[in-house]
Amino acid sequence: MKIKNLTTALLTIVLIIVSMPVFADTAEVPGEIVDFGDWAEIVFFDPSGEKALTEVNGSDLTFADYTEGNEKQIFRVIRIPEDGSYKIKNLYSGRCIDLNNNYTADGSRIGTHPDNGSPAQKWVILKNGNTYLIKKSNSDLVMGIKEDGTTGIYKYNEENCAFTKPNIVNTGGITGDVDQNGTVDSRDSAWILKYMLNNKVLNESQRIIADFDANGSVNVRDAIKLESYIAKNAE
Ligand SMILES: [Ca+2]
Ligand SMILES: [Ca+2]
Repeated sequence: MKIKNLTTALLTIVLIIVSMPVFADTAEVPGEIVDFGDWAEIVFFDPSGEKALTEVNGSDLTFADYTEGNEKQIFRVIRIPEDGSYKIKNLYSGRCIDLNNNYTADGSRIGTHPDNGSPAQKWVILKNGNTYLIKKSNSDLVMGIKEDGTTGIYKYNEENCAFTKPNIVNTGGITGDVDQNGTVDSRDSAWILKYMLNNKVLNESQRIIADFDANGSVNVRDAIKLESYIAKNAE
């Protein structure tokens, strides 16, 4: 009797374990979703920081040596208001990063395609430490470039998916307009101070604008420099 109960109990435990989902197959993509506001212009570097994501042959994407100001290497991320995802548009061609035929299988190829608002062009950008990941908005796969130059979406993997030392060259705001209301005044420097006191949350674009001296951190020097910039422009 006791032995039978024990067997039943063990069997139950085994069944529970067997029926549990296999987490290894659904590894989560690490990182926090980045809020760029309405838009920002970004150069996506490879981990070495020397090559940048580049549109080539009119529709392919690869890493190529970085040249400052090369519009083929600058991508404008533009928020899609309906769901908060982003389209990622090449500045030179105006074509968007696009998943071929919207195939969401591991290894599906990625190129650029005219802006057509399709789900194949919707992406979410995640920040994981010092790198960005470009994730398909409707799957757990992220964009990567393999050593042979193949660009596709893959299960997250530090070696080939992991992009990219981020470099934001421009944002939807004008210089110093931290609150992005179209004018630069003391309210903007006040926002910097409030942000420093944890009294104000800035989105990624606003944080970049707030880093007025572009040294990578937002602190009181930015507020001071912005104040003198405002004073100078008022003269
Ligand atoms: Ca303002
Ligand atoms: Ca700064």
